[in-house]
Amino acid sequence: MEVLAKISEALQRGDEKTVSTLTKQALDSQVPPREILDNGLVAGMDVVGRQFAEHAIFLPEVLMAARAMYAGLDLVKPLMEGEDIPSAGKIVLGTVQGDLHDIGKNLVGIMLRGAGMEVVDLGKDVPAERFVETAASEDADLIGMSALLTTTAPVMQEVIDLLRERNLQGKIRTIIGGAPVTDRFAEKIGADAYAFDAARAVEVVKQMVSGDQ
Ligand code: B1M
Repeated sequence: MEVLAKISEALQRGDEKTVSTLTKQALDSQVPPREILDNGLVAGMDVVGRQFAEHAIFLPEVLMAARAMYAGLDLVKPLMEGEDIPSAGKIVLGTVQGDLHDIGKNLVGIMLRGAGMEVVDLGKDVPAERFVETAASEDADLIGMSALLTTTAPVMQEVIDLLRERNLQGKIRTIIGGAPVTDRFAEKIGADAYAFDAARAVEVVKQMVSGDQ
């Protein structure tokens, strides 16, 4: 089996050590870093994303795969710094103010990075102003907000109101998610999109950035 398929398989198993060894082996054999990224690491993460969406695997497996992905990424990324890597788009991501739950948000960030998005992760407990200021200064396509508490979900509305006040609505679009958030809530507060889970977030963001949604 060729080394890229082996990298993809090891990543799907969450085998961090083997991903690292095989990535080094591929680099030593002059496989271009970009090819290792696209056809080994990202290909493996795509499978993991699909399996997670279908409930064939669960959070611990996804987190292990993510760690394995970083083991490979850490090796190829420095070699790609001079390369002109086309970004699939830029998103400013965070958990809203008052909310300290960040596991789901981190998962969304990992999967988006795996799909080639540039992710500016503001962490948790992020005030509305910071989302909007950062998205404007970073010239981001999207703001992604996560909330796990019914008491913090309304902060998402503040972000959307601020975008409207600053004439940025439409230019910077919004996607929201988290346990208390629904499609209906997204519609009510004027968010551009909602995603039930991380795999769906990747699909929706890809469609939004490519102009299909
Ligand atoms: Co808290 N907590 N917690 N908690 N906690 C919940 C959310 C709760 C439902 C538990 C319960 O009562 N059954 C409840 C909320 C009730 C409510 O508001 N309706 C709750 C509570 C009450 C609290 C405290 C108030 C408890 C207290 O102190 N009395 C407190 C609040 C602290 C605060 O935030 N200010 C608190 C604290 C904590 C911990 C710190 C201990 C810890 C968080 C650790 C951390 O995140 N670093 C914690 C945890 C772990 C949970 C539960 C058990 C698990 C959450 C989780 O990580 N799930 C949770 C119960 C539950 O959900 N079953 C609970 C796994 C994660 C992968 O899923 O985050 O849903 P999730 O993300 C999913 C999707 O929602 C979606 O994709 C993700 C992956 O598929 N998604 C997005 C998420 N963000 C998205 C963004 C997108 C798109 C999709 O686009 C941008």
